[in-house]
Amino acid sequence: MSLRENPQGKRYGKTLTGAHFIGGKLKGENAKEKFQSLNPSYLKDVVGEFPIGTAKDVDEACVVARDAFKKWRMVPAPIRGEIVGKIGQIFREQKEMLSRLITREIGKPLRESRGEVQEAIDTCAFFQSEGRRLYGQTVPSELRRKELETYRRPLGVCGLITAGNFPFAVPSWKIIPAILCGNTVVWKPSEDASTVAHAFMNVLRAAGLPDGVVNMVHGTGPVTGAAVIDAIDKGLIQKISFTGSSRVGMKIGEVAGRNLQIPSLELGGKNPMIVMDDADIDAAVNGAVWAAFGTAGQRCTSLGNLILHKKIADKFVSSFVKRAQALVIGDPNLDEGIAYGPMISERFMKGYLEHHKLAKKGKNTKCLLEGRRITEKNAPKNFKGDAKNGLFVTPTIYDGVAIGDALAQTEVFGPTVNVIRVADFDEAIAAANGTKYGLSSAIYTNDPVTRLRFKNEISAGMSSINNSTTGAEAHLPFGGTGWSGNGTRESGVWVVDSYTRWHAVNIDDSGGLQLAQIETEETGEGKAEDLSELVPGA
Ligand code: UN1
Repeated sequence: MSLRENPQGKRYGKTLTGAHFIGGKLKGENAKEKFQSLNPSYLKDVVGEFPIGTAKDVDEACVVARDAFKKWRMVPAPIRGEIVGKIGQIFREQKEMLSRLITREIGKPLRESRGEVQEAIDTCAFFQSEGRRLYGQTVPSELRRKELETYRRPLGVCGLITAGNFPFAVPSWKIIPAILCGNTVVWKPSEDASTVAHAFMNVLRAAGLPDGVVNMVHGTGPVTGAAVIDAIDKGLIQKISFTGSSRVGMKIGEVAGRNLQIPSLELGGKNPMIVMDDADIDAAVNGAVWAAFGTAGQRCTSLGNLILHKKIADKFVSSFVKRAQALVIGDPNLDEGIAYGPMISERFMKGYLEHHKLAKKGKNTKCLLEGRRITEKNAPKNFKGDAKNGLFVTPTIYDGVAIGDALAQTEVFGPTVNVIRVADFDEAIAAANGTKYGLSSAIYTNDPVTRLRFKNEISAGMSSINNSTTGAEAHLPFGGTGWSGNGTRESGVWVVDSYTRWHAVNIDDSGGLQLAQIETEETGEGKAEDLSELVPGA
């Protein structure tokens, strides 16, 4: 690993020459196939350069992780928790540097990057103490001189594949509980955030995590990600956890399924927000602006379908459009006050620009704001970035969308939202449940009955009432239904089930052989008076 001068992006920092990290050693620095991670606010700034991991690299990392597992699983859980605590402490010490690096590499506003590092710190705080719980149970036996117990056992080598939009928090959701539970890891971070991944790994090293417990192989999805998935078939991986598209998630589900493994899949979303006629409209507009355009709409939890009660729809839309037009877009490295920064990569930007094609299929679709790439010529007045060298886009709002339209059904990463107008709550909830996805959801209402109905009838892994579609916390279960996931959850106590298996143990101290069901004592029969005359006719 070395840091090089970066004349093109001097004001942002040096360029990292990165490498894989396998068994405590940097590998692949001189690999032939390399890729660059660019600053999306200023593409001439090369943040890092990394080898593209091959199947050979991935397999080697798995074998190292398999060997490390033998020792790591025997380290007492409270001691593993201490190391997790140290990781959290170093995250805290380095919070500002890490946040600025996230902002440089993926273009998130600094306050959001700080929030993201905080989410990783919170995750460590939670799992440090989980190392002192990780409870099993004592269970009564039906036989007299027998004891029953349960233990959580680690699974083995975990293959973790993470996305670029939350390059720090989401890896922590996987890596921290995986190692706390006694597993070892092969991590393939997003190629859009490899320098952030390097910095994450650097902290694990500084905290004294033994070599081989977490191994990292850089690369692209089609080459390196695919090699991690293939490692399941090769018997090198016992658990896979993936955050990314539903399409890739389904493929992973098939491979894991034929190997009788339960993968953890955190996939796409087309998250709905309902605004009822009794809602506080200002609060709802605020929530919708953040949910739709915050992080340039590149969260799994971003708002996709905005479902408005027809009585308030006109008023809402006019205020929402004004707010969207006034958003300050720009380079988050140079200005802390911007609302959102660039698209994370060319790939995301292309998908965003192409999504307008979907609108043509809608019968009554009206484009209120047509999001475009910001150029030197068309830049909005309050734009604060380098249009020529950055991946900036303006927001999109479509009105008159029906839930069956392609626009409403297709996940798009980017600052775009569809307005769907409805007559009552029944129509609203049908629209909210009308996609194949079910990650997050929200409603604005002050009516307790509507609130109750929403809680009971919405089909989603997460729901907000009078708040935006975002808002996961480190100790709440995160995950979705339908195309948003396979029912596994990240974070809090729930994720422990994804990184352990239950082991039931029975101990016989009778000196003989006691047989459950067969030698279980009979309970015998009793006698009782007939009391029916106390209430004749009953
Ligand atoms: C994601 O987009 O993958 O609730 C994670 C939120 C964040 C986490 C999002 N705390 O939006």
